[in-house]
Amino acid sequence: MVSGTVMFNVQQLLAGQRRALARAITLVESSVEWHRAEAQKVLEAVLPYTGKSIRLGITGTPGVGKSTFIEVFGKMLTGAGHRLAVLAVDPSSPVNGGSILGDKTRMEKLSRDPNAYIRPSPARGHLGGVSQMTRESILLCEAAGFDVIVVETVGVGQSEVDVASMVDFFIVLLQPNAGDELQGIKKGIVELADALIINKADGEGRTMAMETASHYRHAVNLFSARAVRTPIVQTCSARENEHIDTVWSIIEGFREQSVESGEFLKKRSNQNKAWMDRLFVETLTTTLKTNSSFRLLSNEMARRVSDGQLTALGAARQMADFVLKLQPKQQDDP
Ligand SMILES: Nc1nc2c(ncn2[C@@H]2O[C@H](COP(=O)(O)OP(=O)(O)O)[C@@H](O)[C@H]2O)c(=O)[nH]1
Ligand SMILES: [Mg+2]
Repeated sequence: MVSGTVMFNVQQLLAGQRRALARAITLVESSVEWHRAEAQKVLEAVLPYTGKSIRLGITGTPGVGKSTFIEVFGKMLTGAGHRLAVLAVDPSSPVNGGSILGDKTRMEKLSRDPNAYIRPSPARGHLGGVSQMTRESILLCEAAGFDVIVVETVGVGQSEVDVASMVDFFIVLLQPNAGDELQGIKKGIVELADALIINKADGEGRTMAMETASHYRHAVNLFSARAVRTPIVQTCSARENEHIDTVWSIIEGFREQSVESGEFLKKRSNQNKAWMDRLFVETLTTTLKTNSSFRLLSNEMARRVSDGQLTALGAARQMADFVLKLQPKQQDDP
């Protein structure tokens, strides 16, 4: 049985009430332990109502036009009867002193749209933590009836790998590039991308955008020799609202095809399993850190390994044996 308060939240959430959704996401993002426990209860209760959205990842370096794109893309979708949630993943925000994603000032119309929900990046948290919060927030948005979820991230470091592993379709937003230096290709981003969208294909940038697109098509075809699938390359202009509908058609086409082939659900199920494995290791590590006898043993092992008395594998095996013999903590422990 779930407690009365949680039940209350859950019904409001399932009814699509934005305040209930905002409160639930706040619980998910909280560093207070009982908030997190409450969040888990909410998540368990809503789990049967999740999964019915298309989950999109959008990445791109600052200035490429992510906010402008999401504003136009989002308005187009809500205009067609969709409900859109935008979640931001920005592990760099504590360093930069504030989130630059989920930026409501650049998404002015969307942020006032009753069928859109924009959630800026949480102000703190390490990458793993932010990743966890975002995955859980996706589920909460789905439970609240949002059928298109956009997870936005800056194309730096690990965050795009993380976002790619929690969405159905991953878009890399690029801009026209004078040189033939292909942004992102080196970083292996093409292997993550389902679509490379070259924004700002308008005015003086139009020709260069076409050239950039053909560069990427060429590069992508070279990749396709070894890759399982080839990302689609498309130009658009968020400013002029050109080919934003084409991007949506690409996504819809992908969904239709992959649902039919079974790839859609297979990908999600693989993502869930990989995430479970990662959480298991993290949970185990955190739990063991609070166990004093394990700490003693691991210090001892570390000392013997660094003194050359014991191999790393030998030490790791002893530690694993110790873990297997541990008794679960009693429920009534203080
Ligand atoms: N010409 C042109 N400029 C754009 C387009 N989309 C965005 N911009 C401009 O690029 C700059 C950065 O846009 P923004 O959406 O804030 O990028 P973000 O940092 O990726 O979120 C702004 O000055 C926008 O007006 C576009 O399609 N064409
Ligand atoms: Mg922005």
